Amino acid sequence: LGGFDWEDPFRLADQLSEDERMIADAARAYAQEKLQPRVTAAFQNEVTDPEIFREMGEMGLLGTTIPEAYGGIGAGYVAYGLVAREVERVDSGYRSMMSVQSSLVMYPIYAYGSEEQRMKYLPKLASGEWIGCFGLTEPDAGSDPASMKTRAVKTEGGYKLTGTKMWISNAPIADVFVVWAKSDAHDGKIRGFVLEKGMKGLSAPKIENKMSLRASITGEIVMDGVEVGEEALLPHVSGLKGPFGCLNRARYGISWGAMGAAECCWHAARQYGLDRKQFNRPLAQTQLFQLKLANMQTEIALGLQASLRVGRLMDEAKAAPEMISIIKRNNCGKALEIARHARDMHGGNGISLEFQVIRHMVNLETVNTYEGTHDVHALILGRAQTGLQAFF
Ligand code: TGC
Ligand code: FAD
Repeated sequence: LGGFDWEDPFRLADQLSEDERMIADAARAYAQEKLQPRVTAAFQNEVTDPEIFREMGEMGLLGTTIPEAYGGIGAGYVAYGLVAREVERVDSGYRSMMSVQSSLVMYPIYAYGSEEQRMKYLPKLASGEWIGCFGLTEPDAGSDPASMKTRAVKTEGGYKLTGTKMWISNAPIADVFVVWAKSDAHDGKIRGFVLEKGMKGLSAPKIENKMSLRASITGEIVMDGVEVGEEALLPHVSGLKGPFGCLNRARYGISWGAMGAAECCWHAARQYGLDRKQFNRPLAQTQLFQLKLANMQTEIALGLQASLRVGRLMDEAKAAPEMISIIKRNNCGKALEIARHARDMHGGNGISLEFQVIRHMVNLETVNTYEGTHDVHALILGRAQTGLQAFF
């Protein structure tokens, strides 16, 4: 029998290629050296530093799966997941910035865009020179994006877009806006458009007073008759499968990221339990404390193994969206539970930003909600096994 590493119970590291390990190590070093020292202040003051995109770009952490010809590093989905895990080990907001740019902006331009769109946008998004955002959700269309009200009306030279998007990560600082609208020229079908900062009628006001994901800026996208040319349309996709194709990738990355946040909370709780004595012994020497640590270790080990499996299937083009629903839903739900326990295990100190856990806890409330809520993914899985649609 082999030995047991409490931090890596199923020897995940041994299941990675040399390249994947190198990418994960580089992401970890960057996240710990550059992101960790500034996260508490960023969260406290609700400040997003656009420079982080440039730094991530330089490290090759934006659009990792995009081919080198367009500025990416042409890595696989397991590598992308490992990057998300390392960035979210520091903060879910930082991972959000990275995954929106990679999966929700670069991916649709790469997968659904023209060659001109790819060449124009992808290298600058990969380097972090340009920041991107993705507008699907609206004030009255969240879990049900098919009910969106944003419209693209055909004009002589292109389209005129009108509507409001809500809860959009990166929007107030974005240069590039991938937005989804029902297009009258395409039988009312949902189509993707690439808008640019500064266009007449386009604004992105910041949403204030978030108690979660405070290091990642969020805004609206207001389109008040924004006129664009034909070249703004993403030509190669039509219907909800366009935005969902992007969400599959982002949700998969989140499943890894949430485990990174959970690992941070688990390690913090363990260390706190070793350091803190009550009743003349370390808290970590009590049965209840150890039970909670064992539960955390188990859920994280299983969650990471599941994400790795789905990542391998994605790299073989064999992953189904329902597999992604299982790991997005379960890993986010378990991470939130782990963060809540870790907060409790820190006692009074657990409510201080100094000890990290409450920041992860409130962040994970968002992570559990966006990209399909915990319950919406249950309905996707319920439909897949009963054949019965329970959304309405
Ligand atoms: P439904 O009838 O199921 O499907 C409509 C069309 O879409 C296709 N489709 C998919 N294609 C690819 N991948 C998937 N996962 C797909 N799911 C559905 C489907 O085949 C169909 O195609 P076609 O050609 O037959 O028309 O659609 P529905 O309207 O019944 O949808 C229900 C539901 C609940 C599944 C869906 O609307 C849903 O997933 N809702 C959640 C919405 C969501 O996730 N929003 C995310 C917004 S972006 C975000 O949160 C970013 S946060 C990022 C960060 O900061 O990190
Ligand atoms: P609703 O859909 O109104 O859901 C409210 C509650 O009702 C939830 O508990 C849900 O599970 C439940 N519910 C809904 N439908 C059903 C049903 N049929 N049966 C049972 N229960 C149901 N969106 C983007 O497009 N781009 C982004 O970059 C982006 N970033 C975000 C960043 C943050 C910080 C946040 C908070 C959100 C972001 N979102 C983004 C939006 C996010 O995807 C939505 O908030 C999410 O999809 C849920 O939609 P909603 O908030 O309208 O909630």
